[in-house]
Amino acid sequence: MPPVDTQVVPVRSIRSLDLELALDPPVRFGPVVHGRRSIRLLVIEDGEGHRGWGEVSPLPSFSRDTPADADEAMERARSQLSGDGRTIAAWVECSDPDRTAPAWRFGWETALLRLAADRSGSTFRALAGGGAADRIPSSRLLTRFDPDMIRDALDKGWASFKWKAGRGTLDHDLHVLQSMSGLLEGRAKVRVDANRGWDLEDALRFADRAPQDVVDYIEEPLRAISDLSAFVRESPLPLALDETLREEESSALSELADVFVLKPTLTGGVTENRAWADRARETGKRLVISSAFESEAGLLTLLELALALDISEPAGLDTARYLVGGPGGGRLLPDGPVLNPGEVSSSIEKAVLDTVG
Ligand code: OSB
Ligand code: MG
Repeated sequence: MPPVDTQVVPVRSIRSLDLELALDPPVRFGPVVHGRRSIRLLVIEDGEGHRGWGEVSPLPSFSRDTPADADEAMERARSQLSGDGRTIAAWVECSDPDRTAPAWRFGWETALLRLAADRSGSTFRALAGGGAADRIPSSRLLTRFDPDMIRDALDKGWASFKWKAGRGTLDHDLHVLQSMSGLLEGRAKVRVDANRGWDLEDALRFADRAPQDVVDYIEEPLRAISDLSAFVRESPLPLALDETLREEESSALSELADVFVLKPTLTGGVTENRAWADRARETGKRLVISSAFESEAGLLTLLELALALDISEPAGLDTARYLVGGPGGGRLLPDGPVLNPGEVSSSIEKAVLDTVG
């Protein structure tokens, strides 16, 4: 654990604001199409004029935790506000001792780090690990096959696409991927996310027949985690794991992956994601940061965290387009193929602090 977690911070107040944003177009999470997304912003203060903020937004169908778990964790933190202060690690531990509220830990730990940064004239990013780069490419999210959007994105310089497969027939998916391949002309790669839609036979059939040079990796192909090792033995294409990294057996299963997809809102706070990043480096895995449809407050935090963890693969943060509104109106992050948090951090921070008030 890096020294910052042992830094003592007094927290004197915790305020939160819940917002309901529209999803336009509506987005399918698991079995359900959602037209709305609930988000929670958190602002904490030390009683000396310093503040920190975070976002706590469990995602229905994907998160194991609910807003009620976040409420409980927040109440546990609130009951500790009158003492001398605690280390950041102790604040995280005391609010969620059983580790049942990852979305809370993400928002709370980032708020604590931002408060510590404000108190010491530092930045969240520096305290979360620093990192070398100041920008990261973005992966364009295709929730459906849209040739005009693909052409437009290629013209603007996008070199990575994330496409949701596994929802229609296998032949249809392969046909769509062929069409995409024709449009891309080698200028971009496609991450195929099946969200566990296939059995082993279909997953392998897809992997064999897919245009090999177009697919960056196949993410979560399989309904049954017990088939993952057979898939890896036979598949010519790399395997990315997302949902599986949050399974109880994640430690052993993660060895099968070529790529770890980290969703901090679903996995937990900075500490847990840093542990996954360390494990990825030790075992030669690729690392991708990905959103869970947070507002721009959470997306900025994810972007800063990706850079702090020295993640250079295109970020899966192209979800802001689907959310209507949010702090500052929700149009502060630019819609481009490269993300630079330095350009937007102060305007998003101001919007969050003004919104929570
Ligand atoms: O399946 O990876 C997913 C967003 C919310 C819930 C699940 C997923 C996603 C994304 C985010 O795909 C975008 C990305 O990772 O590129
Ligand atoms: Mg995924």
